[in-house]
Amino acid sequence: LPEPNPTVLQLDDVARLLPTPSGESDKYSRGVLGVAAGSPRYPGAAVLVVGAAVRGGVGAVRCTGPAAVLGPVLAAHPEALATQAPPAEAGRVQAWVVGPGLDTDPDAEARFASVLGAEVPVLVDADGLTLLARSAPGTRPAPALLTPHAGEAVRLFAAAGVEVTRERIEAARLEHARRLAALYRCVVLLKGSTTVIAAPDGRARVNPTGTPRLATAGSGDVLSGLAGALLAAGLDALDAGSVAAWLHGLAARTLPGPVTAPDLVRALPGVWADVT
Ligand code: NPW
Ligand code: AMP
Ligand code: MG
Repeated sequence: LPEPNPTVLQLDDVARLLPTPSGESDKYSRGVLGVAAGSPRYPGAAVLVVGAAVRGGVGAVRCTGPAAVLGPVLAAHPEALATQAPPAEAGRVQAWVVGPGLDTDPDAEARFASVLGAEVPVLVDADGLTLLARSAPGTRPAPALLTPHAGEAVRLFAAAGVEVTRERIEAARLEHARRLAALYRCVVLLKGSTTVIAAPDGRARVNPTGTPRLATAGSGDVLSGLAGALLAAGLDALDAGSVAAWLHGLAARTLPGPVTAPDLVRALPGVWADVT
């Protein structure tokens, strides 16, 4: 069967999908996002994920990790609920983000496995993708959404027994996002020059708001927090990835001068207001 043409995301789609609280909403019904990110090596990644997540339309963000991560997270975002308990014991959440700055040591492996055991949608990014690529697809519970850049996509293909170079992926981004989505049976958001989001059933979206000004450390960690929040708020993985990519690109475009990841986080409320 021919695959459906990809849809170029439109402002109307994004506006319609943004979660809006109703009169009956409370902080739990708006969604709680669990975050397993950061490590003593990369505490900043967790700060960025949580920062984007608290601006992502959820009622609460629960951050798990060691004290070396929770200290900086709480200093920047006192509204986050923090716990050193393993993710499986962290309390009720509606979705998880796992991987940014997580590291790939045995502690990270344990945190990763604890999240993948959850019965809710899981977004896997960064070091989580490296850990996922240590075994073949299908050998672990399936995540809902993967957010690789082309380098991470190479490793995901290799784990599935497919040898492909970063250059080939860059030359045919949509085709490779679709192949990864089929191999891993989940939605794949392939980051880079043009971000594409593909579902295992062949549906695909192209995000028009990207800009190379996003190519800066921590930018992907911001995208993960935002997409995770939208998952926790109840969007499906294709919509959560699409809306997050749109807002992320727009945030960069609204910033004057060189973009930093914390500036992207701070720009999110303004971008949200522009869309609604
Ligand atoms: P090469 O070497 O250029 O040929 P890593 P990472 C390639 C955390 N961070 N598009 C690259 O290829 C992250 O969350 C923490 C295409 C190499 O093969 C991660 O946990 C921050 N290819 C961890 O650091 C801020 C790309 O992929 C491989 C690419 C490592 O993240 C920064 C590199 O892969 C960061 O987010 C691209 N855009 N980028 C913090 N403040 O705490 C790289 N490659 O080393 O597994 O991944 O992206 O460097
Ligand atoms: P990460 O590599 O995880 O930090 O994520 C980088 C973010 O910047 C992703 O959202 C990419 O889509 C975006 N990005 C990186 N390079 C470019 C580029 N050349 N053009 C547009 N967006 C980019
Ligand atoms: Mg990254």
